[in-house]
Amino acid sequence: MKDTKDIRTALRAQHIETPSWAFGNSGTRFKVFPRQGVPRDPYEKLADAAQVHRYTGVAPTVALHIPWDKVADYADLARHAREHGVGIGAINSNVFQDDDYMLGSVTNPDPKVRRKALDHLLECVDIMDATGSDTLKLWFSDGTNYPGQDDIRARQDRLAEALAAVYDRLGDDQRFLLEYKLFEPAFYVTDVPDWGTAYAHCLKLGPKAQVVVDTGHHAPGTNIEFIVAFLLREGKLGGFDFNSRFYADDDLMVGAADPFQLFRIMFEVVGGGGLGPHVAFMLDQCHNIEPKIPGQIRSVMNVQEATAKALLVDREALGAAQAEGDVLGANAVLMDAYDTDVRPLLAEVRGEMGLDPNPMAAYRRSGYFEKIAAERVGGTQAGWGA
Ligand code: PSV
Ligand code: MN
Repeated sequence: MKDTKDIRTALRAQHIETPSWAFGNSGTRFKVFPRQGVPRDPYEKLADAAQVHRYTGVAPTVALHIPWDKVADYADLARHAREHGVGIGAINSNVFQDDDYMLGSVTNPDPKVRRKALDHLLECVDIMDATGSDTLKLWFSDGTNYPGQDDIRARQDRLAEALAAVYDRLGDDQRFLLEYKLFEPAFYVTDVPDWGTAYAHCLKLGPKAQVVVDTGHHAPGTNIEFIVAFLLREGKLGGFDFNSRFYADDDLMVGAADPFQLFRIMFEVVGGGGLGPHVAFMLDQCHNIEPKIPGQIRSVMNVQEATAKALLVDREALGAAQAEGDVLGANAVLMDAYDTDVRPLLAEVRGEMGLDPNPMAAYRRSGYFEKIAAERVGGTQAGWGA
């Protein structure tokens, strides 16, 4: 049996960031089902996120989405987070929900709208300063629906101009992550549709601009692990928005639809030296039909399991098989690790961290859900978009 000391050390140090919006109500354009005990404000969202950390021990930061998490005093929100044992993670900008953004935000043909969008992005950096966050996440819904609707090159110029202005505003210890998405809401041209576009813009700007890989933002069949390996090699992988999908940007629990893909991604992360604080492992998910806190706990555990399997790969044996051109042997080394039941190993790791070996059961026993369901009566429940 392999000595797992180093693996356990790496698993104890893992850091998975939860998104504030996962705790609010969410749904599809057909229906949002309200749930009992859902937070009414960002303070309650952070309290719920703290539960995920409490039982998993590896989710110590929470991403905010502005203006969904707009508060009067961000330093106070950060203090509240600390009191609950968590910190503020990435600040996610939102330039996709105002009427003004119908034809785009930073790539809009109207300079007034572009200015408004840029001001929001700069405000997000102010919020980073106030909360101590070091990461800004940029996703643009910008694009066009019809050929000829706008000039593709001019939109790239406008994008580059906005990104440069944000880059210049970043402090020495801050960075932005540029997120790409194949399509939706734009259907013809999306201004940042793929990793190549995001990479090219980031490369031009410098080391404080990196690419974030949202696992749901690719065409079916895309080899995401190749993208991960490439970006890591170039020092341009800033982080992940983890989720899983069957069809498009489904935002399901990471590792639920395709645990093997998650393993393959984590295998490249481990091999490329990406398992550390310089790569942000964030969840970007919505729990439309499942309870939210357990949904997040399950997701964190799925990432842990994929990571444990990736760490278990016998790299020496793999390298030897690869060098010999032993195709089946090399594949078998990888599959041996994937086929290992890592749940006992993770239970041991949790024991070492002073946690219950079964986070889901521990949360259920805690009575937290019954408490919030009883207490959070009245007010307006938070939802995707609020
Ligand atoms: C866009 O689909 C996205 O992945 C971006 O990260 C947004 O900020 C997030 O979803 C909103 O849920
Ligand atoms: Mn995302």
